[in-house]
Amino acid sequence: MSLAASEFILNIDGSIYHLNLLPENIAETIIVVGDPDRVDKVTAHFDSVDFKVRKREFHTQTGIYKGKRISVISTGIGTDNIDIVFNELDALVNIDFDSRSLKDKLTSLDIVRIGTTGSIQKDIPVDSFLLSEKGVGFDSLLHFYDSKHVQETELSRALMEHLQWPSQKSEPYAVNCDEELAKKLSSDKVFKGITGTNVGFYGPQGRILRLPLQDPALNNKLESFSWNGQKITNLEMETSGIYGLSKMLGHRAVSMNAVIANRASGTFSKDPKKVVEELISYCLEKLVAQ
Ligand code: R1P
Repeated sequence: MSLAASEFILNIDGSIYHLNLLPENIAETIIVVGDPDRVDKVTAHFDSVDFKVRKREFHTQTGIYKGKRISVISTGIGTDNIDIVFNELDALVNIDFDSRSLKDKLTSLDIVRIGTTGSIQKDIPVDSFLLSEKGVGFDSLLHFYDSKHVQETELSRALMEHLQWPSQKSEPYAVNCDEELAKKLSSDKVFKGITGTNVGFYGPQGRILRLPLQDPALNNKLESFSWNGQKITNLEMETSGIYGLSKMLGHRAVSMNAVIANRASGTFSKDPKKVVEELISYCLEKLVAQ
């Protein structure tokens, strides 16, 4: 079936609508970052970079790191952008741009998020690394897809009960990381836990500057929740969408976080650039390790 021009949108030069990429522009290993300026920070480690393009918040570079071809793409902030980036990335490898139809043989990408986060557990200090074993989405992205088969529904049910989740907010959903890729990115330097993905940075993550919250106790309740011995460790804004779309589309994803804030102790890293730079080096080395 050929996809209509309004659904699978290509630019005049044949590149995909938002990312501005042609299929040959990307590698099968992808690093996604939130900040478009972080793309240069990652590729500064590369032996060579052979492709660069930038449109809106989507900045892509492809090159070689220690013999491995890797693309680095910025998503901007939020799971609404993750919807765009992951659908278009999948289209780049799994849709034939000439016939505008699905390829017979599908490609699975390895995708690593290198992002920043705030820990909600006292014992996960600023400047540490954290791997998201699960993403719990307080955004509603996955509910727009036929996605029940990738969701950990028992976890979300228990969480809603624990949080006394009000019906006017969209139900949280939970999705696992890719276990094999997570193993590759793990070490004793890395904390692990359940990551909460929020629809905003302030109210949705329990920050009060001037506006009162519907539930001021939300972060305390998140902190005390536990599921089969796992805790909700941190809050950020992309992981649930990354895990949900990757699982549905058949890609392997893991979210790696540089902890720059600790919400429980009210502290913020004195040098957030340093821990992000360290996490970049760590992830690149792990990706090329045999
Ligand atoms: C908020 O400041 C942003 O930082 C975190 C959040 O997920 C959100 O995107 O990640 P990045 O540093 O990767 O953007």
